[in-house]
Amino acid sequence: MKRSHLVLFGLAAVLGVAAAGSAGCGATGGRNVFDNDGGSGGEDSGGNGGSGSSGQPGTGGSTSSDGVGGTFVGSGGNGSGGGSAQCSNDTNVDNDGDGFSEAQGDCNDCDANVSPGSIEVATDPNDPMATAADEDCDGVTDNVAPAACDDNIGLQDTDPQNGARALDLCQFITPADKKWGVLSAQYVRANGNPASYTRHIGIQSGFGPNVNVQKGTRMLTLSSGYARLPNQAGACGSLSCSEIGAGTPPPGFPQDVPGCDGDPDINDDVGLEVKIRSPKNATGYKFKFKFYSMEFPEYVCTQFNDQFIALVSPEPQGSINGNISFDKNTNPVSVNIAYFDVCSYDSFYPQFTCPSGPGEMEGTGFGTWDEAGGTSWLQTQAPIKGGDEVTIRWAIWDTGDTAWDSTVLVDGFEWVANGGTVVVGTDPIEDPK
Ligand SMILES: [Ca+2]
Ligand SMILES: [Ca+2]
Ligand SMILES: [Ca+2]
Ligand SMILES: [Ca+2]
Repeated sequence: MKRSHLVLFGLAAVLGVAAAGSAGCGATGGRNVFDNDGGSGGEDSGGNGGSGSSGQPGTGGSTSSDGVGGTFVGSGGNGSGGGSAQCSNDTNVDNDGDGFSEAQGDCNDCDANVSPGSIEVATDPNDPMATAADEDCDGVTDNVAPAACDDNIGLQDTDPQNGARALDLCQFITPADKKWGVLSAQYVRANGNPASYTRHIGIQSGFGPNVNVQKGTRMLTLSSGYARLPNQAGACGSLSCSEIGAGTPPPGFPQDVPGCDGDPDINDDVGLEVKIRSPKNATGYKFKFKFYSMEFPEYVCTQFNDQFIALVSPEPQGSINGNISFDKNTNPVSVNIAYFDVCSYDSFYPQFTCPSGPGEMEGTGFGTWDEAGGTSWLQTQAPIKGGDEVTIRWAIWDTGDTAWDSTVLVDGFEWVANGGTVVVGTDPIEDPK
């Protein structure tokens, strides 16, 4: 939905209520309402007309418009445009079905994308039709949620809620709350069983001198080795470390890559799982990640290829067994994914051209403890319905054995709100920080 629709509906609602208040239950016409809005009528829908109620025919605005803007003349009719059809004046009725009546805080009961269950959306400065709106009904327009909440989380912090915060999931709720947010967070094995805290988990404020956090000041780091940099206590110090051991993969995993040997065994598997409720006006969500592996280049396309998944339940349309992070050829995130372009050119492996060079491995252990490689910063997006509750499990594992470790950085979770259709997909970030 475009912002301009929101604003028009909002105006109609506010003025409609005001008119009803002064005129009792009599319907009032559209002209006075929309005359106030010189210029912004026009191409948008005709709003909700007058405030007909109590069975009286409304004489509100039609649903057509001339596109000129300015004076929007109500064209009568038999009340079909009147408020009673969609937005009655009964403040105890949830007319738009978003879970909130006006008495419960819905500041626009004509628009299911506006209520305390929605997320505030910043006005698009590049959209000339955009006008600031108060999507979350807290009385303030454009007060978008804090960008981040992850300052001062320690590297070895063991609280999974802080793992979610490192991912920039900042609003926590209980099931009884009617808002969006994180319902629960826990560190898990790949199959969803609880995992005790180990060095396979870390909260990093950077990954070497050339890789920055993408949102806030921290990011979640999961590793089939140790999620520690060479200069940090507890670092692995070699290409292979293991504190976890054999695991059980989720159904359908490890995902085989066509033309490469597969292996059903996983090890050193660890993940963060959150249960979240989406904002009422959400159509999707997205997050950023960056994957490294010691397997490059000698074990590319072998049975040892470690994987990272973002497993969503219930499975969204377009996922692969619930996983939403994979490339255009449906390859899972592993040393075989497209975008695996951070590496040093090695003349023994001329097929790997390493277009991004080795700089983003500097100071990470990858490329020094063993020849290695990684992906660029990538972003995955997926659809969600407003108000839905889903679990997302970000997990990584060693495939085939516990050796030649892999690490993933995950950061910058964001909702896509008022944003139209979202299709599952993963792409490089154009301009990473
Ligand atoms: Ca409502
Ligand atoms: Ca607001
Ligand atoms: Ca390992
Ligand atoms: Ca491995």
